[in-house]
Amino acid sequence: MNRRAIVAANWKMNGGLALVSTMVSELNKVTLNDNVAVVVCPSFPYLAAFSQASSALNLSTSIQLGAQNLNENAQGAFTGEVSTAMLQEVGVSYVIVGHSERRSIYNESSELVAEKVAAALNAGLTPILCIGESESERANEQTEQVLAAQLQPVIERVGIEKFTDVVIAYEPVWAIGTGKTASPEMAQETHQFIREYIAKIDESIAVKVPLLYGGSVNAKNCEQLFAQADIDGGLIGGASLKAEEFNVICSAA
Ligand code: G2H
Repeated sequence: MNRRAIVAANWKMNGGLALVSTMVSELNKVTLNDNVAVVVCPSFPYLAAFSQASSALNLSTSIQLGAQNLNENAQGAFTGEVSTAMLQEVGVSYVIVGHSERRSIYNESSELVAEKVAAALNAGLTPILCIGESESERANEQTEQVLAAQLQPVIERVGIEKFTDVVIAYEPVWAIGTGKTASPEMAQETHQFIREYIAKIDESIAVKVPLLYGGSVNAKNCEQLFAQADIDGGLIGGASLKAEEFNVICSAA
């Protein structure tokens, strides 16, 4: 199965206008394999600038804009929040949902994450749904249970058939920003579990869902990770802030 491959940059609360400008001009030089999409997710204030800079350079349509979060409501009295329509007006087509930092720091439950995925899909945005276990959960052999508990509310909320428009990012929490990466074999084993979990519900959907690996991916380890059968790209944090290194990762997908 020739699934779409995706490399997404999660800038988190880093970067600014200077990085927007550097990244757009560096991405203009990148050589991507067929069927690879690159998604750059800056902070909200820089989305419009990224969009404008991309248009000005006529950047490849394989390079898309993503947001790091959204609100599940359409509009209203939600101070500090951003809706799907606002994101789309500035050129966003992907949105990260349920990143472990949102789950742990901002107490986002899997049920809220499911509402956000539904809002994204209803609006025509592609959600990048993040799931992953903590260090102690892995040590206690609860990884599969935790991943299932994060996936199931989303499947129940939106329906498995909608997963043709969902991207899943597996990010073991213990590997995020720590420099510790899951070995390619360990990551593959977990990605295989995720695909099989979906396949038990609908095999035809499972073969199509892009599964990204995230957690200290860099220019040195990306090739081996991307070579695994069930790893279809990556969600890149720290290394996506360095334009040249990010280009190497994009080219490896
Ligand atoms: C995981 C990842 C990006 P990093 O959070 O989502 O960050 O590559 O810095 O571990």
